Amino acid sequence: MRIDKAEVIVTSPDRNFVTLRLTTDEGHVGLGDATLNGRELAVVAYLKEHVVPLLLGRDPAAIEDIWQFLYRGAYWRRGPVTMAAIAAVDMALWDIKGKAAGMPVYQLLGGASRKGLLAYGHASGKTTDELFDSVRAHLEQGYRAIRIQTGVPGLKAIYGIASQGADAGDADVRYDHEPARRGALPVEEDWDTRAYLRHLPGVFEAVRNEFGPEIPLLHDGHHRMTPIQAAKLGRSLEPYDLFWLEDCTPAENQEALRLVRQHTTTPLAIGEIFNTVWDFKDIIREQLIDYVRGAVTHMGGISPLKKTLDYAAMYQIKSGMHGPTDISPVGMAAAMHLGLAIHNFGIQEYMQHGARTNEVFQQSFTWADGMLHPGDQPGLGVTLDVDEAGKYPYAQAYLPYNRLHDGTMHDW
Ligand code: KDG
Ligand code: MG
Repeated sequence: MRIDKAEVIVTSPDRNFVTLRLTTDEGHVGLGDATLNGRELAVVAYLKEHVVPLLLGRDPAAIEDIWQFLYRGAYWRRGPVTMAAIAAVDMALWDIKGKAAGMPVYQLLGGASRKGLLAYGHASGKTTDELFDSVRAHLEQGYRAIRIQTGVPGLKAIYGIASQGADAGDADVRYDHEPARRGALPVEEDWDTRAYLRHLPGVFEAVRNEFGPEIPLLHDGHHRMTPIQAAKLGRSLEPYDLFWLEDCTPAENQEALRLVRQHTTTPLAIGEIFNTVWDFKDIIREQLIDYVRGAVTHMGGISPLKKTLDYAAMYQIKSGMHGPTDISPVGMAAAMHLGLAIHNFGIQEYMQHGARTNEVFQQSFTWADGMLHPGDQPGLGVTLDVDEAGKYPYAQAYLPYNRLHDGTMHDW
């Protein structure tokens, strides 16, 4: 079998997605997600100019060799653009292998280790009442684990909180459907870590009082604290028994987690912006985290993320794969196949794509009783409707950024 055709398809049904579509001389089609939120076209260029010409004519069965060729052969390793491009190739090749074998990808990865994947959704609210409504709505949708994000008194707009200000009710710009906002320039938000640290423990206390001790609750710090602030937050949240505290400090400095770890037993998750096992190496070996947040789409594909998670398993560290709406349905499917197969699955983030996205990408996964399952179609189980995709051209969109009250740019 040979790779005959390699197309890079950009579509923007509810938000921008970049998909690599490989076709073989035997007619098998493989899809890979290469979406890098807010920097999508950089990956398009990387794929079109530097990867597609190297793929044509190759044997799609040689997944590991093609991966090593693209990673080692470029000389310039790692980085979000490179690794998203390689991830798309890896996913598409697993998709083709599954279709050629007549098996879903999870079977090729060792078979199912469980019946389904516990998934968490994003509840948020500017006020505690809004937050409670959002938690109730998630419970009604069947979620059995919920991320809690809340407004902070004195701050106008905070990333991760739906229904704020002028955007409330507009499905095109609400955070829960579109983490990046369409427009020529990114939107500025404000931030104050001390106010956040004062406010958050009371919110978790209120949520536990209202919804009880059993439901797993998660929280995302979006890389905004110093190590000592993160340690303080972790400790102050201990009475509320979090499933995890995510991205408590900026991701570049993995050593920061040593200090956090010394001070709190709140479980830690990190890695949605990591690209390779090298970003995780020390924090896994030193057992500084409890969950690996890497996305298949940003860690170079199913192959390297499986290796990273197998390594993490030696230290009882589990998966918590990134699954916001900027991971396309193809990237989500890849995460579900991998999560079903590995022994050390922890939880899967599941934000739910919009209706237009689901028309462009027809999917075989199921969602029932708070659990995801990738389905049993051969390959990844996702089909891209190219005509439907063509109706939604790329639209510039950026994540917001935040500044302190004195104008200083703050960490994400
Ligand atoms: O592209 C960035 C978003 O996907 C990210 O900010 C969402 O933090 C996020 C999460 O945990 O889903
Ligand atoms: Mg996050």
